[in-house]
Amino acid sequence: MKRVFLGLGSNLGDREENLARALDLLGGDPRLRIARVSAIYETEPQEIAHQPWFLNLAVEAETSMFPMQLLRYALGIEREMGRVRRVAKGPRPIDIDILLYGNFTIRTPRLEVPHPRMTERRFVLEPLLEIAPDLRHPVTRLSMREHLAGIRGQAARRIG
Ligand code: PH2
Ligand code: MG
Ligand code: MG
Repeated sequence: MKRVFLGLGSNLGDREENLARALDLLGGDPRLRIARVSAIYETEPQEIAHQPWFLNLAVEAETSMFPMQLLRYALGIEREMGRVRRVAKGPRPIDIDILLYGNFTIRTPRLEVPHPRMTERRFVLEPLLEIAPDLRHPVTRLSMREHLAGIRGQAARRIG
């Protein structure tokens, strides 16, 4: 079993309902066990600014899936929930990203782990810090708190 961290985001439709449904679907496979789920954070859209605000959360899970299996599994849930890819980084009912897969480093055209932009995103780091305060980034060796300290702006408000 490998310990993995996933980042979930939604900014279309009933965002809270979408996150809840995605968690249900994620945990509905015997090859994945959800261990911890962060609170929900309402976050300012990054990279493409002109889109609705997101709800984001982080999940810690144990899985027997290999990375590419886990990716396929996550993309299947996105598709099942009606995600249609129009604009890269644009609005979506659900986005499920693999942030960390154990201490593995994976660099392929289809999958990069650790997620290449996670250290620059408050909407990833705040919920991660909440569920895994001792976690260190396997490449930079810095804690999530140390990465957060380098970020300016990017509104994120913990809700619920
Ligand atoms: N996801 C993106 C791009 N920008 N901004 C926020 N606040 N939350 C996201 O999940 C997000 C984003 C691409 O996946
Ligand atoms: Mg994403
Ligand atoms: Mg994604």
